Amino acid sequence: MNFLKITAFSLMLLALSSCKDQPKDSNSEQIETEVKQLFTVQFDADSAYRYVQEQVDFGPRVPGSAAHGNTARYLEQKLAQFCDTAFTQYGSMKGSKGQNVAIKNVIGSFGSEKSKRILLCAHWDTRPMADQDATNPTTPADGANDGASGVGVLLEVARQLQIQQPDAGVDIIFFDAEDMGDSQGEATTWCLGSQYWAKTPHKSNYVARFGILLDMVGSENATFAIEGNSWLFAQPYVNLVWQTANSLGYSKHFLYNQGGQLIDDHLYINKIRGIPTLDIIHYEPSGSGFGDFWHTHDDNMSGISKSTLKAVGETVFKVVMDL
Ligand code: AHN
Ligand code: ZN
Repeated sequence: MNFLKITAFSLMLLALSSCKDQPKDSNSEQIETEVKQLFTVQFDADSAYRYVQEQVDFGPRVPGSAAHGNTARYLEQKLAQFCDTAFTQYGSMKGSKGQNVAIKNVIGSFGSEKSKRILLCAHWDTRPMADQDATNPTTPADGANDGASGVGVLLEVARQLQIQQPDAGVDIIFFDAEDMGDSQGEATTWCLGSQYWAKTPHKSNYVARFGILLDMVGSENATFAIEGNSWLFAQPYVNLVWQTANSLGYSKHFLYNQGGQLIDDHLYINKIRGIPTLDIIHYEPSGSGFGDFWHTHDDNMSGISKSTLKAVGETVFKVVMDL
């Protein structure tokens, strides 16, 4: 044990003493690789849970509401605290009834100048009505899982990235207005914030090696089947993420079942920006769709599991650190 520690430490010293600007020989590259493996997969599920709770405490984040505006400020402030840079991208899109929808996409970046990049994203808005609810389908749910869970996981990932400093550049985007879609209407009535960003990225000609979208990643015993558009556009990265999850012991969540082919924020990143992006999204292995909580008032904090947040957060964090 001690010998291992000493070896690790000398490797680190060796790597530190090699000047960054000098051309690398294969030996120093090998050392760098070995040193890189030494990071510890850290993810504090209590912290992630708290970030979910803090969003829910604002009230449903329905676009245009006071809770929505307050949450936008909170998210920008959290990303500013953890990332190298953070800002809110403002835009406008047409909603399903032809109305103007103000868009606030909140974006934080690590290592903005680096060319090797990964994009991590989740939507932060709440659907205006819990229209799958049997008793009260007109008011919004808390959106603890649908919205807040993915954002909570990524805020904790951001906090850990600040501590452990990834080799790759990282962009974290919280998309607005994903969930105002018309189930009977056009596909483009969903995912307004990501469509806006895909057409108007925060940096012109923005590219990343690949992207990961988190959506509804908080349920107890959540299952993530392989979503159809992720397989179509980002197959090698689906394999990478699912293998990483398995290596960490999370195969009960990351199933090799086929999921549905879904309209979600990653679709427009794939189609419009051409960045291969996959969706880690709750989907029942029976093929019945999302969980029973979906778009009902059962989507509240009582359905949020720290252990699921941890499984997803550790997986995403390791994928980023291994890049
Ligand atoms: C549709 O229902 C068309 N897509 C699922 C995307 C979604 C809604 N994710 C969360 N809420
Ligand atoms: Zn939804």
